[in-house]
Amino acid sequence: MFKSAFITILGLPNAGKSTFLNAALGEDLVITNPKAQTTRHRIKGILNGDGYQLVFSDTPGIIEKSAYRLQEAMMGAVNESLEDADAVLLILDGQYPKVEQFEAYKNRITCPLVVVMNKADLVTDQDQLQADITKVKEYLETEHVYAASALESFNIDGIIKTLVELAPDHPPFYDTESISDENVRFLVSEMIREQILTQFKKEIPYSVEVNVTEYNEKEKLDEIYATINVERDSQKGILLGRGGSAIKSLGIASRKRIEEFIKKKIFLSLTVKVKKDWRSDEQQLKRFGYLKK
Ligand SMILES: Nc1nc2c(ncn2[C@@H]2O[C@H](COP(=O)(O)OP(=O)(O)OP(=O)(O)O)[C@@H](O)[C@H]2O)c(=O)[nH]1
Ligand SMILES: [Mg+2]
Repeated sequence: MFKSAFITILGLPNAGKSTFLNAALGEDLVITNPKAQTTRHRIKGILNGDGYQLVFSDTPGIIEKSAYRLQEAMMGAVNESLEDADAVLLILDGQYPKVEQFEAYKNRITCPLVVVMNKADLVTDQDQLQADITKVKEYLETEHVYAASALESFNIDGIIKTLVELAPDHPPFYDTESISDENVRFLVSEMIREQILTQFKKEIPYSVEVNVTEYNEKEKLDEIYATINVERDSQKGILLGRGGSAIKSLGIASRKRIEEFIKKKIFLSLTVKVKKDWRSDEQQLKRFGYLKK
């Protein structure tokens, strides 16, 4: 019998949720970054194997207090993803598991819970890690707690095997050839945002929203037009850089990342626009797809 499951990836910011998803898929589908709060939406990634389909949902890292409306919407995406989960994959940082922070989720998660003690490659005290695994098993009342490294693809296969064993008998939910149900425009806008996270400091990455406004598929070279929305004029200046130098290097890095993913050459045009305080603006958040219309 074929096995299929919806698996919600849950965890604190920066624990390695998105890196884990990419490692499981064997492809850089979702964006990752050392800065916290990289992921802003629920993003599905589909792993098709022999006799099974696991539909992972990557989610934004859990924050206790939202500072602006966008963060509230991000936490809404986390809660929504928990509702239809067949299993929850909780990613903890193996160096500092902080399992107590999941107290509130203990009663809410009624499906099987699998816990990853991630970043095991950075853990120096193996005895401590074993003690933490025992503690997490007791605290969250699950026998499925495993040390792994998403970055170095250590123990990912073992965790996938466990998830498949826990999956219900069910035909596939999605086409067994696809890796995601997200459209390419969205994935491309994320890849541009990933380069912004890498190239810009402080509040800039948190103040941008990237939209692909036009995507023309051509035989040899896809044409992509994207708008980078910022909250203030001063941020626009920083993104452009002196004589347009910053946006130019952003364009080059983004183009490379996108070409690697879609395996095709592209032409990329970036425009910067000011959408004043969009992160707190209900209408803008709806337009950008963070809130339901
Ligand atoms: N050394 C090491 N680094 C890792 C591992 N997994 C993830 N990282 C790094 O940790 C950082 C955060 O990874 P992400 O996958 O973006 O984390 P996330 O949990 O998705 O973060 P948010 O989307 O912000 O909630 C990145 O710099 C990753 O390269 C790991 O197993 N070992
Ligand atoms: Mg993430």
